[in-house]
Amino acid sequence: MSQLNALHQAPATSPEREAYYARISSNNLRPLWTNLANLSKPEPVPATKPVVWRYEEARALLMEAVPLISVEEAERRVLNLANPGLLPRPQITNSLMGGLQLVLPGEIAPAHRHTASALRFVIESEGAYTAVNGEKTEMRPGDFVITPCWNWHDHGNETDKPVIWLDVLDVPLVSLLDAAFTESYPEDRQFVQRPSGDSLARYGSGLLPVNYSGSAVTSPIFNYPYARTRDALETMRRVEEWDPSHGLKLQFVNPTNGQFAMATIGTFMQLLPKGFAGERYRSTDATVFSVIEGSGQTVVSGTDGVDVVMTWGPKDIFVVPAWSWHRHEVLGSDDAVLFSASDRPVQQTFGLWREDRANR
Ligand code: 1HN
Repeated sequence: MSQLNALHQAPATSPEREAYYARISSNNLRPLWTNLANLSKPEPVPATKPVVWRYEEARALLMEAVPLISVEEAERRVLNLANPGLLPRPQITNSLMGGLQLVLPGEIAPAHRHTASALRFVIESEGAYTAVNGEKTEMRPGDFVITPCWNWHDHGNETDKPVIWLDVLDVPLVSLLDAAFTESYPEDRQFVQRPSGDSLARYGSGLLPVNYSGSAVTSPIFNYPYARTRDALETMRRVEEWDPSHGLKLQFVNPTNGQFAMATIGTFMQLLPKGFAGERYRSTDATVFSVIEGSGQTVVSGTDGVDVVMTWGPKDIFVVPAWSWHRHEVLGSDDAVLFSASDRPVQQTFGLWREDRANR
């Protein structure tokens, strides 16, 4: 946190200057110099707060919506995870929208499409489905499911248990660019053209169809099943190569180009072994974490020097703001597995992404 140069200070005001500012404002002009110190900070000062949503509390509140609003009326029965630092915008970070979505047995969240991309990280499900671009997939806890930009999608639950997942969308980014479009499908359910599992078989087995050429912006695999991800972590752990801050951390990739699975949202899965006490780390991408297994705490150092301790257990969701020192610790007798999502691909595309590790 070196401050190499004296930073610009807002110039003092004067009656003449104020009169000038007032005069030019009717010509839709404003002085930059009164605002430059706010616009050019030496480093990010995120408004996003470190917050935990305890699943049991949020779930109970989501269930209270059931008698109040049908899925027909709501279209999507979602409670947004509203970061208190970003209100009144109901966003989880500056660039992402987060939500908990509930589909009850027998319900259908009707087909539509939008230019915002979404991911579903499945928390509770015994096989409810989502259909994306002509293919249905069953959702199981820990599955990472993608709804790419402008793909038809509908969700349904033909099981006898509620399904709940974490939604993460790039809505704030798409809105910033004024590139948001939405369209309804003529029927509740889209036409299913391919058998379930087709995409995973075709693209997710370390193989690609012969003559496949080019690269898809979003991975053609739209369900990365937890069983496979968990197996990969469990096999890799035997080598005992633990990153001091991240444990064993993998990123989900698009097999057609080796990039992140989604163009705007980076997704990760990490195993933190029992007893893990991570070293401090920070990066410029504010990160949403969803706990699959285990319990622990994440300590975020506030800019005011006060630590915020977020304790978490299975199914809880928490956020680490951008450029905030933090460390993960596993508590209790189990390993922990964390899914996470951030805007890292966007930052990396534009050469903005930075990370920093505490000196030992
Ligand atoms: C949306 O279409 C879904 O399709 C979920 O499940 C959350 C948040 C904002 C805008 C559209 C869905 C959404 C959303």
